[in-house]
Amino acid sequence: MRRFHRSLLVGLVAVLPLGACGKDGKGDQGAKPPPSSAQGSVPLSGDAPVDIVNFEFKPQTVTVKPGTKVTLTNGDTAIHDIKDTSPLATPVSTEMGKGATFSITYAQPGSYSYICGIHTYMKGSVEVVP
Ligand SMILES: [Cu+2]
Repeated sequence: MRRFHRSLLVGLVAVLPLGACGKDGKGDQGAKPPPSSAQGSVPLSGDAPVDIVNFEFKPQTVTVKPGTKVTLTNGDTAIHDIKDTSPLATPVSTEMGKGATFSITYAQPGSYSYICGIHTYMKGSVEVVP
């Protein structure tokens, strides 16, 4: 008789945790935050502005549709220029003072990079997606 009671008790205890295990957060793990609405993450069409501020291109990467004209505007008092380091090899801009602009139109999908030819650590890129 004692044996029977004991195994019954063990059986009950074993069942309880199983029943409580209903929600096993599958799908919670590895969930990535949604793409931010930060500038540059959404394809643009038409004209895409890029500002030069404090020796940085902002946004540093722009994602655009083919045919988009990317216009860079120098917001610094320092002189910058735009040197296209992509296969497009657009001729280097003139030295741009504050408020000066320079545009490159990107016709074909691909990844394109440019730098400031004066401050070569200043890098920007344009992602052209169909
Ligand atoms: Cu510069």
